[in-house]
Amino acid sequence: MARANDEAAAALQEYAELFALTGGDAFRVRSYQKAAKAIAGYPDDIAAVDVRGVPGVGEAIAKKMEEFLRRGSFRQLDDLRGRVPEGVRRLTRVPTLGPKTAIMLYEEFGVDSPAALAEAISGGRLDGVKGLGPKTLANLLKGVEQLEQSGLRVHIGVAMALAEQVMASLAAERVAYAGSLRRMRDTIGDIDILAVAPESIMEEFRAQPYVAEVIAAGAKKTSVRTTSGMQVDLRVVPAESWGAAMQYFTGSKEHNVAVREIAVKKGWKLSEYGLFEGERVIASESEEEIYAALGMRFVPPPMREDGGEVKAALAGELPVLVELSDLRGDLHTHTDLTDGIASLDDMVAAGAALGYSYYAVTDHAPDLAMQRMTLDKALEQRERVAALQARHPGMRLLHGTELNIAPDGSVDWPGEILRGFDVCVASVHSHFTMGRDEMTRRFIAACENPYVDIIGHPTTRKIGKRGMVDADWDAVFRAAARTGTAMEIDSYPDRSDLPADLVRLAKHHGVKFSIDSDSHAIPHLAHQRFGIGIAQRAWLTTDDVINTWPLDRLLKFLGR
Ligand code: DGT
Ligand code: CA
Ligand code: CA
Ligand code: ZN
Repeated sequence: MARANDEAAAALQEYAELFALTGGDAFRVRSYQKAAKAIAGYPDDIAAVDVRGVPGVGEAIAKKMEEFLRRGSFRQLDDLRGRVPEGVRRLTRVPTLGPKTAIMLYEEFGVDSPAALAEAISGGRLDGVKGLGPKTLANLLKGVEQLEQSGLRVHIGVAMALAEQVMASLAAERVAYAGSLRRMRDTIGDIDILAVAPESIMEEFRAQPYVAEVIAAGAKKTSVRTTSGMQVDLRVVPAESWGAAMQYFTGSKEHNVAVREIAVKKGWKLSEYGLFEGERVIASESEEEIYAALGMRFVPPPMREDGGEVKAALAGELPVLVELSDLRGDLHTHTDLTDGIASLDDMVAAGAALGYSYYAVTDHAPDLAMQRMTLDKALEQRERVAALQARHPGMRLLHGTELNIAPDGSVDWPGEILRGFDVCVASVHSHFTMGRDEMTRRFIAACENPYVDIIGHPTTRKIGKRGMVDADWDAVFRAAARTGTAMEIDSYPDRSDLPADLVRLAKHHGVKFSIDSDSHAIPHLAHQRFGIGIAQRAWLTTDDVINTWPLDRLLKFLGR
């Protein structure tokens, strides 16, 4: 994928935020944000083509992007970075705190960081300030706590892109990422890279343009902070202990403790260098050999959380996990008819290029007012989908929609209209703070709608931005199982929704799942790898995932 696009888009997005913070015109802020989205989703590498070809990029933005491609920043961005303290920028990361309030708090009350905000609220210094009622202040305080809890962890999409960039920048005989990233956790604290390489690799690593600060430099391990703020640890390991090192540094710590105990019981020792009996090496070159020598099945990294996998591996009873290549389709995607940035034809062609047997177009429904959707537009799109079908004989096109679940659990359209769609995803897009009982009833009512097939991004969280809604998930999942409604695993990495622990709970209740990209642009189709990671962490097999099923079985599930 074109990495220059992501970096340029991130810079433009940052500029939009700073521009908003300094009181910039809201219309221009939106146009920067829109252009940033379009650049990130543009299929061609903007370093190789004229950026003016990207929708929404006019002359002024093109100039900024060209300067960015030349030197990694642009003048206006440098200016604003100099004017807004770092802490004030972090203020806007506090959930529910917008740029206008952030700059007001800084200018009038000297609040220059989330911690300073928490202090000001607790100390009563913001009591009675216009626009900041007691409920708003309580929410802000909760937001600061949320921000601190998530700490500096980033979602897996950001970490994976950085890890791939680092690996591509190093000349090594062998290189791989380990740690939480290999276990496919939805948030990542730091990136752990292992390499078989000459010692000089450390110097090369420190000199990379993405390195902002060297935290520790040694012959075996170097830690750096990158320009994005993330820490990356690079370890050079001997070729003959590659497997042992991968096993050790993939973790989790809890899994490793349990595995080491098995070694100890046999009178052996397991370290990052190998499995030993005294001085004799029993296994070290590959993880497979190590697990086999311990009498265990190979444990896929996403399962290594000490959640019963050690016992199951010893008994030879690990499930056969669902894999990316098992996916036969995508059941939640958007086009430029609503908030996607690619056309119907282009999205469908990209889906076909992935070798899918079916592909659902699920643009937003009218109750999400800003999307300006209408029934006429949906029906017109249905005709275009039907016409497009002839061009893709190997892939069944499904015309669907992403409905909005209202506070009472109802959705945008009555049954006689819903019946006309091949598939209905229904999601919560508003009223996130309803109480637990009401929210639970809301989801159950949506599940009970006979035309709702899939509950989209069920918790509605956005990692680092918005927490999960509060619901009695046991009750929701029981209703989903009873009504044959699938729960979505939304693969978009800042959503990662459902998260793995809730997937496991839902599976326990007999729920089926749909792993969907929720794509708004062509490159997003590839996010399915992250949804698969979640499914694997929850021990799912193909039987649990409706979009691994052959078309017939899927259509039967959809029941149209
Ligand atoms: P993260 O970075 O917070 O997302 O989570 P991890 O799991 O990547 O944790 P990290 O980076 O501290 O260490 C990577 C793996 O390496 C960890 O899962 C287990 C192993 N490991 C690292 N340092 C130690 C250590 O001092 N003792 C033990 N037992 N294991 C370690
Ligand atoms: Ca790590
Ligand atoms: Ca680490
Ligand atoms: Zn949605």
